[in-house]
Amino acid sequence: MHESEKTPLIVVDDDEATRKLLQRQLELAGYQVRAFNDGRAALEAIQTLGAGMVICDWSMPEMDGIELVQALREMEELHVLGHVHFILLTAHNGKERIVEGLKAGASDYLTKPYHVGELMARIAVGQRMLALREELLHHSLELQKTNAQMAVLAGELDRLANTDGLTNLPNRRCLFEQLEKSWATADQTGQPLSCVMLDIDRFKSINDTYGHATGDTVLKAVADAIRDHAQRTEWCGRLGGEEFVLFFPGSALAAAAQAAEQLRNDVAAKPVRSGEHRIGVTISCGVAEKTVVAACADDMIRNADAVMYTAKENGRNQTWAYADDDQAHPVRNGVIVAAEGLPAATPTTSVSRARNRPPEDRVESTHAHIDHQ
Ligand code: GH3
Ligand code: MG
Ligand code: MG
Repeated sequence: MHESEKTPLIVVDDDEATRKLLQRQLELAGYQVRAFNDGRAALEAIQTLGAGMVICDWSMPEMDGIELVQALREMEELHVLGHVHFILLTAHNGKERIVEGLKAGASDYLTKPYHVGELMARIAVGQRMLALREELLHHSLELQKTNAQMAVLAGELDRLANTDGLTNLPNRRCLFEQLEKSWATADQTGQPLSCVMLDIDRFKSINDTYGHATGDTVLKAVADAIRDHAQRTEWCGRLGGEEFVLFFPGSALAAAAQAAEQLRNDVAAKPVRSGEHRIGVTISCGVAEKTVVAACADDMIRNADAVMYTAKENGRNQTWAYADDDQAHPVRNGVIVAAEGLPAATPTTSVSRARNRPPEDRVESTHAHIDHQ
């Protein structure tokens, strides 16, 4: 060990001759030494100087060596002091006394008259132990730091895995995971659960007219509107492309239909600004509920998707609801309207039909057949 790396030593002995001799021998060996004639004075000094190595006599008038080492170990346990390597140096040489000293907390024990070479060797061992302890502490702190960094990274990874990069909304994976949970809770509690599927109208033509970047701006604006609404509901996210979903644990079809209409009106009322453009954006919504017709979460989404396409087929910028009668019903002024004579939106067939139909076939039609109430 390099001289400068040697731990400063604290010598405690009430006998002046022994204390001075020890100090001289240790200083000659290259140690920095501070000497005290009593345990109390040494304790105060250690509190200020910090941990290190102590070579201490047993019997002293104010505070003896045993009391001092006990006080130091208590402070160590309370984490107000680092580890002290404590060598008891005393005339008591019975085995019981040695055991008592070590049990009280001493790290090592030497009897007087001591052999200088042995004392130096034991101090060197103490130095090595302190250095190893320091190294261990350093590694453990590094490990703690690494663990904390890993926890942050794991959190970030988890967030990225569950978040849509463009809109920052929960992604499809996250949505379905949450939806399955909400479905199971609704199964247990008997509480209603409903959802809204929505799709931006004629989004392709926004891309074609203003460019893909502006299309992204529109997607983000619609996502913001959805996010604002979801504060009052529970979950929302981007399913992919220009399709989004909201679901409402605890709410039945009528409440979800009302929320969808509010959102649809808000989007329609607020054109999206992109450079010098103000782009009118509308959405079509489909609403469905966890009822007997929807046997699983996928079914409910499929039902909502089916009536969303009914909304598209009927002219877009509308909300339609998949009701208990297996029929698609328009939602007007936030209310689900009876739709006698309208074609039923059977989820499996209607969705595949709507999806497979060429775009030109899915053009706006008149609303003449909708029963306005
Ligand atoms: P409809 O009213 O029937 O929904 O018509 P639409 O044009 O909105 O639907 P369509 O499915 O024909 O087009 C959707 C377009 O959305 C096609 C695709 O290129 C575009 N799109 C999908 N994801 C993104 C995206 O992340 N950013 C942008 N800018 N466009 C996207
Ligand atoms: Mg669309
Ligand atoms: Mg779409």
